[in-house]
Amino acid sequence: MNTPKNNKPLTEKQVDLSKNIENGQDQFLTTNQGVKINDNQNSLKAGARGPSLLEDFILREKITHFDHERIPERVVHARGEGAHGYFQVYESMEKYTKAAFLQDSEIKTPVFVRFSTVAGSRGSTDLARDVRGFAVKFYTEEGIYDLVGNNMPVFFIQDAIKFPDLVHAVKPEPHHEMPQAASAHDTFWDFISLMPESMHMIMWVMSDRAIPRSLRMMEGFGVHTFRFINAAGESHFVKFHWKPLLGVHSVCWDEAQKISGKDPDFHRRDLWEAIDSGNFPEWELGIQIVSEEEEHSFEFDLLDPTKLIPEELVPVQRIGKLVLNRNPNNFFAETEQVAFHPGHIVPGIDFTNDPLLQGRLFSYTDTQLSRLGSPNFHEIPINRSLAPVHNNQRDGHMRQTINQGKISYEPNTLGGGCPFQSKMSQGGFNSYNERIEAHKVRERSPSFFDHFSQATLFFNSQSEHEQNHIVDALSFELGKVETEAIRKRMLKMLWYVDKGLAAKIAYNLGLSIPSNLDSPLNHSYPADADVDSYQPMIVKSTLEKSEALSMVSTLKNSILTRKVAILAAEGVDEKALKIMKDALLAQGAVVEVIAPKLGYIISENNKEIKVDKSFLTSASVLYDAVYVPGGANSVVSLEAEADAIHFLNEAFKHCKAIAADASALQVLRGTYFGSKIPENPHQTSQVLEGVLINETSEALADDFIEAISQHRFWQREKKNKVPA
Ligand code: HDD
Repeated sequence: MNTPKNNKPLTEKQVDLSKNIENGQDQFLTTNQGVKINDNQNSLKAGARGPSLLEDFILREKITHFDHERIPERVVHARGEGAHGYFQVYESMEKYTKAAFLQDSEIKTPVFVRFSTVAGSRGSTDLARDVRGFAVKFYTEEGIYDLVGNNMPVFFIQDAIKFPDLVHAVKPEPHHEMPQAASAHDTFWDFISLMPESMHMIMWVMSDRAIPRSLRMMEGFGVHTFRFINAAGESHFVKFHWKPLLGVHSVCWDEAQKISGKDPDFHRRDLWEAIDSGNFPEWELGIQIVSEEEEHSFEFDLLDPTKLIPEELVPVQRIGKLVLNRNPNNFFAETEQVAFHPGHIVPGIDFTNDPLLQGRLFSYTDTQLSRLGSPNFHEIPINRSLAPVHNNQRDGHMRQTINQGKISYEPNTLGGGCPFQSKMSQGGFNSYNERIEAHKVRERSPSFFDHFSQATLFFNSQSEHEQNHIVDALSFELGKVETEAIRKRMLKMLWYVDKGLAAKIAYNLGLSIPSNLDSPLNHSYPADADVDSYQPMIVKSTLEKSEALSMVSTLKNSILTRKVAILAAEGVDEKALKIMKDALLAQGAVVEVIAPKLGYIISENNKEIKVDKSFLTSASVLYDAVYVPGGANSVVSLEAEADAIHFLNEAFKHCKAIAADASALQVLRGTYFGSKIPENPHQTSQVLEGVLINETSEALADDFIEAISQHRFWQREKKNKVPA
């Protein structure tokens, strides 16, 4: 793998918000007009018990500003969190693109990244089953480039004209504004059951990809096919990928729902804490390149955003690294006011005619006008280009720039013709000279008519537990649907994806598969036609499986930033605890001691051990693994502590690594899985899948670390179900 030539910290080009930073340090309190305030506790009154006076400009200014503190939340992707960092290319991409930030491995291009869920409001839970937005703003020397992607490589719809319908359907139902941040309701599935083109995306959203363990452990995708343009003006098609260096990991649905209650900010907190502690999240930028000549050589259309290019057909080349190394100073100023737009591109990158992308090119500026309130949103510090901005645009709400002189038009002679247009050789943007000869029509290309082959490919590429989770997710979601006709229509759609899948869901819903499904005709789905007689065009993907679509073969070689709980009480074996804690910390894990109450516990050998969380303020779902050290009194206390037993039961249910000293075995015996542990497990280490016991923590540590790096032991899920 190539590595950047230089790892100098970003200095001179760091996104410069410093001029706008205000922290009030060593300053007097003032009004917005700069007048010093001598009493911020009392309003001006006619007598101490009298009415407040209208003349109190300090009160009025403060309340007026407060009344207007909120701006409209994003219509989609309202819930999000951001971070600063940089991108550095490994080697010049000049063969494919002339984009300056992809030429020089010495250059660190500043970025701001915002992750988001799609459906929920700004205050909704992070762990909703949903797509995650992955939007990257590159502050390049040639201007702003935004790669506004998701953590799934395809989308629900093929044409932007369906986007408002999709969003209306998934948002809380308008009559009672329920459910929040959830697709498990009638209007969403009503719409989906009428949109066969969504079936590939549905497979992704019903998979565990929709409930990531961490934003740092998910992939990102540009989704659309874009173009790279090189200095000779040649075009290549390109698909963008972000590959996380910590691997791709998810939680399970039961866990996600519980996290939503225990810590709705789980992903936001995780991102913040990782950056704060110096564990900077990293991704590699991957590209799939397709030449102009190969455009029509696939079984699908490159312009169809419901299709991906399997990595077996076009390998992903990793061309650079994204590092997030700085938390924002102010959520509103940066994360809330940042304005992304797929139309913010730089020379060397261009669009294709993907009809979803084309619609997006209109939508994003339009939405900023109502969300940020002015065509001057590009002047908000977080949105400012580092490349200088010179044009004849003037005025508008909240204009920040003070343009000098009388010339605000072009051509002009009075201003010496400035600012000038730049030729291509001077860095001027030139759209790709694509030849188009067509009739003006409202039509879907027949090359977009296959809606099932890649849905099937995705399902077939999943491991057994991943398939089980898709069955569970669909059974959950459709189980929440109240209209039986919608459930039945969905069974029909799922039947075309995979008959076994549909049969399992039909069983869980207490329904049977609709009849007459097996004789498909060759035509597209007519959205306005009779739904019941719909017969899709069935195309079989020549590729039966694609390894990259499953999370099973992802990186499992590190426990960096994994959270491990140590359950302890008074009388704990301090040596054992310390040995395990040190071993985990040495591998970069985050370790917390959890005890019946906060403060300190006194160990067997009379040492004070700081308690990080009590059973009341923590929960098993917030950790990746759990360890129980010995110590006679601690073991007796934990055995009698229902919350400790529940903690272990849940960790077991969610297939996490569990380790215990042999002298703490009786705590594990008190759990639902305790009876499955062999009679005399001493010296054996792994006693059940992912459950480790050994005489000393020293003997346990390596195996435990290896087990945590495996992420989860899904194989025990169906076999050893526990009622936690
Ligand atoms: Fe979009 C926000 C990603 C289709 C209209 N979109 C938004 C964000 C992301 C995406 C990550 C949040 C950016 C941020 O953090 O501020 N959107 C996508 C992807 C799509 C997609 C990957 C399909 C491939 N979007 C899409 C369509 C339309 C929109 C088809 C409209 C025709 N999207 C918007 C929007 C938003 C937005 C309404 C809401 C807030 C904003 O733009 O700034 O304009």
